[in-house]
Amino acid sequence: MEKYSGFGLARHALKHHEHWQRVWRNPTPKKKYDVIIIGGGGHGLATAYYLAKEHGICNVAVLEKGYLGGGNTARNTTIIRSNYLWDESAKLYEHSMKLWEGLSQELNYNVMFSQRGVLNLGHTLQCMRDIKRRVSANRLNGIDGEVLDAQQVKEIVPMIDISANRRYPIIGASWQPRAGVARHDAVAWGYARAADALGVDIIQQTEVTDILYENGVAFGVNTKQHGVISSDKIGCVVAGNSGVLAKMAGFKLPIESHPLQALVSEPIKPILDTVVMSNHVHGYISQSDKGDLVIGAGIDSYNGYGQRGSYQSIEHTVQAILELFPTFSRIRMNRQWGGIVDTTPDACPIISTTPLKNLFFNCGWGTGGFKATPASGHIFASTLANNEIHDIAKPFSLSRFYDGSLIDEHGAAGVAH
Ligand code: FAD
Ligand code: PYC
Repeated sequence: MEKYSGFGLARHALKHHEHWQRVWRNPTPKKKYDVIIIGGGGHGLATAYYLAKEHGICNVAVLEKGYLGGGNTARNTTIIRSNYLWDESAKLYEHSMKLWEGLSQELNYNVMFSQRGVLNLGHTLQCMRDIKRRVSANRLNGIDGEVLDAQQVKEIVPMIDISANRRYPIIGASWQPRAGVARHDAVAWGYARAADALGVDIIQQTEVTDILYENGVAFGVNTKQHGVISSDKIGCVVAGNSGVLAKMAGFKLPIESHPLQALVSEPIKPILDTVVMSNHVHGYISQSDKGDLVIGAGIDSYNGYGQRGSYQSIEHTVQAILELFPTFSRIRMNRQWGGIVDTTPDACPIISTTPLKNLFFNCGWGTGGFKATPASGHIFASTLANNEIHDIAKPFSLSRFYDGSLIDEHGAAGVAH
């Protein structure tokens, strides 16, 4: 108990204070940087970290209008998997999975990545055909996956109801054992601390209000709190606000912003040690290390920038979960919240040059970008450093919306939005 008494407690508190002072020091911005990253979510912070670590570019500012990871990064249900259907996505998300597997060691920060496996349930013959097709495609891409029948699902999740008289009986599932969850805010903090240690300026409470350009070349940003900050390169990584930032730069993105919400139950004893998702009834659930059931479902169908959702969607979400786990009906909801997700027509991200030279966008991750955080940062940093789109990112450029080479992951990737 030494830790909780007298000097022990004081030492403990001081260590934490010093630690957070270092991560959260808010440097006054310089007048000019080599690279400005707009957005201090996981993707922006990861980009800054890899710029410094892998490319030696440390004169970097991350400008965040609120606090680190206060956007979707700390609002999501943290499902991490790489079981996407199409080769382009499989490469991207498997690159991420591999980075997740070493991330706590890389950052020397416990991001609590827990490879507890993800089940994507099938409730109809057609669901099972889609599952078989996706698992086969995954295995051809070197991604782990199995097709399970209902009894095998029950062996992994004893609480689930596989009886044939359910409205949507469970016929089977895909199972990715290497998939799992992580602690979302730790991911932002881990990248922030590591980037900060390499000399990156992480500047919170700094809202970009304008992107400055002349003759088609971007050269800086205007901010509400610190005025103009110049840079040779600007990477915009603002998720649901991407359309707003694109407007500042004088172009439009094929993106819609929608609320996506989630909820947690009161904490209960360990009852669920894997992640369960169902496209068909449309809900997903896992249990956090604190004991809360972490639950989510579909986007709210209207457009919006509010970080909250409608009551109607909560009702649908809970209905979906109770279809799978009727015994959870007496558990109470503890908290509910929402984020703003940026959806594209093919449910795939945009990692791209833009109509302005020196301005790059990384966005459109929609409902599925948490799992991509390490890869997104890694390939976006390479793109910014080398002035050339990273090979994995090439299929995700804006040009696909002009030449038609879309990668349609709608509903194919085990989540129906
Ligand atoms: P964010 O974390 O949103 O960061 C963008 C930052 O930009 C914000 O902090 C914002 O304040 C800042 N910003 C915006 N405008 C400006 C400006 N003008 N100036 C300065 N800063 C600005 N993905 C999964 O893989 N698995 C899941 O289980 C999952 N579940 C989800 C559940 C919910 C409820 C939600 C909302 C999302 C979910 N996602 C999931 C999606 C995932 O959260 C996002 O795709 C991902 O976190 C996006 O990260 P980001 O760093 O790009 O965005
Ligand atoms: O992409 O796996 C996912 C996901 C789960 C919940 C929201 N997105």
